[in-house]
Amino acid sequence: MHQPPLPHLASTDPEIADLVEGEARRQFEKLRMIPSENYVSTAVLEASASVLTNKYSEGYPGRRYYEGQQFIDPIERLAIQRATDLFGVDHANVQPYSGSVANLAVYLAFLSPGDTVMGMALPMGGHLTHGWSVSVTGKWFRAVQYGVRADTGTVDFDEVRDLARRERPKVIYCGGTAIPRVIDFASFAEIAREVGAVLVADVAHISGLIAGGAHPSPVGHAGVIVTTTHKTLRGPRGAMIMCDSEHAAAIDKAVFPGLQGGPHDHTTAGIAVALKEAATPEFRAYAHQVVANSRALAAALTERGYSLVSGGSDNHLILMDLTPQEIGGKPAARALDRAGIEVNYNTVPFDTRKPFDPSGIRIGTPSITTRGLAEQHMPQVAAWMDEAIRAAAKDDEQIIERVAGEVRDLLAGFPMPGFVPQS
Ligand code: DSN
Repeated sequence: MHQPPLPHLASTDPEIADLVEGEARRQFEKLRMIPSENYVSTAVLEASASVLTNKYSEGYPGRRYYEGQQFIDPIERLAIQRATDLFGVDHANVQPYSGSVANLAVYLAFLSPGDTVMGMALPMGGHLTHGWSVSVTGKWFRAVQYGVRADTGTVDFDEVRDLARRERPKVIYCGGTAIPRVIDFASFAEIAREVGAVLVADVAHISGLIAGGAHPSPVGHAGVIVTTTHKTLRGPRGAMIMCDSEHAAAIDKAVFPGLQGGPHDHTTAGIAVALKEAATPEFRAYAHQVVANSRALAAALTERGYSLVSGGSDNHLILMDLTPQEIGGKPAARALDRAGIEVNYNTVPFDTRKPFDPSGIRIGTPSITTRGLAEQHMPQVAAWMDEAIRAAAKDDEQIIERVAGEVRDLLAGFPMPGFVPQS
């Protein structure tokens, strides 16, 4: 049963209530291994689903365009204070609706259409909004893109430096969506300084690891730090922009009134709760366990003959190239899903296949670590993945069904915030 329970929803709209219950059970029964997803706490769920959704509050605490902010202002101030304390930054804007909007605010703050931005190419592990051609950031700005080396699967800083010297970007992005290794913020900062660019660290995937001390921090290197709040940080779906005080006014003006109207106050409250949770010793242990699990799973998959981009993982994410297995990422991901293991198909660097039917899958440990799985479970997870991928290659649904049952049996012993199984 969903936790908190949904009796009013069930009586007003049983169709939607059934679908929400179904999704809660699905999340309980599956090894959720999409690296950008997680389980929020029941406290975050309660804050996010509260009456705060009824309120408008355009502006910032103490400077609003609507009355009745007696409770909203302190909520947003708490979220800001907790973000600045947790990450050790001068300023935080907690209003962006999503990571993409947060990145657009960065463009609005520092660039004019046609100006040059440099970021990691999407198929190399970057993000759409770091200047990829189909995104507004690649259409309205002059984007130059760096990648990874074919032999190491990691960023080549000589290439980044040469490109920056040649193209003189105003903004350089580091970070992305499929980077399995530690990001060297200091090297990016040195290059940005040399060419006079603003360095923006998009730490959406790893902000929880940074908060928990399991990944180096970009603070002191990047003048602007963008993150979503719902990945390793384990908050509701939203985003934050953190920055040095010199950039604070430009960032705030870009978010509101530049791009957005009223902030989503229920989300702000959920973010505040998640930030409080992220400051606890339990969360620090969680962040380190995410990395330990990812390393253990990478080792177990390598032992089974799988090819991992960069040869392993230092964070929460593994990018697996299935070319040697002669199966595409999409059929593999579909088979894994049927086997109770949820990953997403993904391009790998220098992929010869199309993005909608790429060679790889992207695997992450944030959610299964929230459930309580640890290193000792990773060889079994790797064995199930191996079985499901092999079964997919020879169309053996029986094996896939058996694995799904075994996954369900294991997970029955690991509680999920947001769902209580009924006996
Ligand atoms: N959708 C996010 C991810 O899965 O990494 C990036 O926007």
